[in-house]
Amino acid sequence: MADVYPNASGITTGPIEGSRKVFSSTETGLRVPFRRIELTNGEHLDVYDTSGPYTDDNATVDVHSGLPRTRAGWQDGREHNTQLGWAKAGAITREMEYIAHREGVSPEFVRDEVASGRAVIPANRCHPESEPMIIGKNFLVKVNANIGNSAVTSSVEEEVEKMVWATRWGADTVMDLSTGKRIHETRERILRNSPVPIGTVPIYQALEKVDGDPASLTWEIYRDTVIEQCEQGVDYMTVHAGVLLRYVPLTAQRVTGIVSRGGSIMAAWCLAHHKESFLYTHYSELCEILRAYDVTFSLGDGLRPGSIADANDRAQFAELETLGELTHIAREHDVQVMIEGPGHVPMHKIAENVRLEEELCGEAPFYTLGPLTTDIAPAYDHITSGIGAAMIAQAGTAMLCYVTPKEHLGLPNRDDVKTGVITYKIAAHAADLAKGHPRAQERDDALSTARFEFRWTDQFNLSLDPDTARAFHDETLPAEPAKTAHFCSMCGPKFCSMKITQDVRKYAEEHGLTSVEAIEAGMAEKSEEFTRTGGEVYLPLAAKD
Ligand code: IRN
Ligand code: FE2
Repeated sequence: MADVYPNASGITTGPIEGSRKVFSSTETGLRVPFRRIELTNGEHLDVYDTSGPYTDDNATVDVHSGLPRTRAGWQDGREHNTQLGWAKAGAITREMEYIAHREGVSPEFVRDEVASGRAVIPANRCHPESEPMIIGKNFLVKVNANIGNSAVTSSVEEEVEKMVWATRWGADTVMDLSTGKRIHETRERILRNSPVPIGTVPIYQALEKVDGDPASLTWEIYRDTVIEQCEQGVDYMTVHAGVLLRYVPLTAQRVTGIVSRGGSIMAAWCLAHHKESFLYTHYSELCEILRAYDVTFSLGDGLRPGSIADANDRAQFAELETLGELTHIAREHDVQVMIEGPGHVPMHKIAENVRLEEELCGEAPFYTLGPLTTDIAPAYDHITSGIGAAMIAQAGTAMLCYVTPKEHLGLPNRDDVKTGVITYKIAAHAADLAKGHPRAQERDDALSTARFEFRWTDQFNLSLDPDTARAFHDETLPAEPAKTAHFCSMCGPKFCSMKITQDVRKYAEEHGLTSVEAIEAGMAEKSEEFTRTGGEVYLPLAAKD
């Protein structure tokens, strides 16, 4: 079984079974990719596609060659402004036009959302390989997948492969959290091969440069690391600038203290020097650096709760207030901002997080890690957090940072990455439906219709994970005729509710009745038959048909 689930095919590149990549042109001729799911009844459905060129026929991953630099030249004449700067000036950039087509809204709507700060377009000028996308509560809910090596495991090739794999299943952005060897090279290969925006946490690399001693960090080392990463093309950066010296004691009584890696590094620095964090004191300089490349801030939640007991406490919300202050400063510099959020939060405390974030941070897109809604299920934290993710997304979170089954236990492998992405695509899509996104339900309706009409292949191909859906079905009914059979092995041929409904409709048609009348007539017939045959609930064996 381990071989079948969750990677039934295990293929990293090439078309997803039952689909092919298509392009649709914008007014000015930009080519926007979609994934076309071909159905057996001659219809098709085009869905949002994050996979880049890797789902083309015969595509392969060539770690050293990199992807075409599609966006190179898009910026001609616009180098000295950011998406936010242009949006405020009333200009629609090519990225905005592309995104409008991708999301099915008008370019003017995209511009307006960016201008207000309610949405961000993470698109570093030095990452021309990326396909423009937007993060904001009035757009499709996005999913981020974290990858990256640690001191103990994995190679550059493996990390590039994980990035491709994550985008294949729908990751909208990928964060490279590498902390181990060859950190610069790993990031370089990921960037050159990534069709989605890449995020990082620069303090991790800065810490490597001082051999892991937080007290030895300086603004200069950090600044140079940020510039190095901006030059490489990182699209958004987690900056834990809200961890202030005076907030650190607020975590003393917590059950799990400070669980953010970046947050704990900054808290250690503040305590060691008894000074305000250099991220906070040099924040305006940092804004100017990010502005030069149009890198988006992802203001880190260094004091997020790491347990149910610590949710929504003073430390968490004190930091959020500071993140609000920093949001407004960044916007004055025309730098785009999103806000990172928790963490571990029980269901009844989730809505409060979104309400406060919007109020304090001027509706900057919220980007949350889950949250996990209970602490009791290590090995299933993709589920404990998928619940929280769906709820917080419905309340207005714009992007969800996935959690894999390995959370709290180890570095995720390929299977964990896929399980995490699919779990979060479910949460994101469930929220899109609940928020009434105009096109979200198309796919549900297409799948439900295929299911009702026993078009098994279409049901698989319309699903988030066709490989596993097919593998599960074929485990019990592998034969080809079963792909059009009017039942599956769950209920068998006689107890399939869908088959019975279809029989009711057929009966109605033949007898010129409505479905309700047909059910009543059918019931009366059955009741008459029941009484006539003796009214026994359990018939002798021989009497069964
Ligand atoms: C997202 C929301 N809150 C935290 N995250 C992500 O957690 C963040 O973007 C990064 O990918 C990861 C680890 O962050 P810390 O532990 O350094 O805060
Ligand atoms: Fe945790």
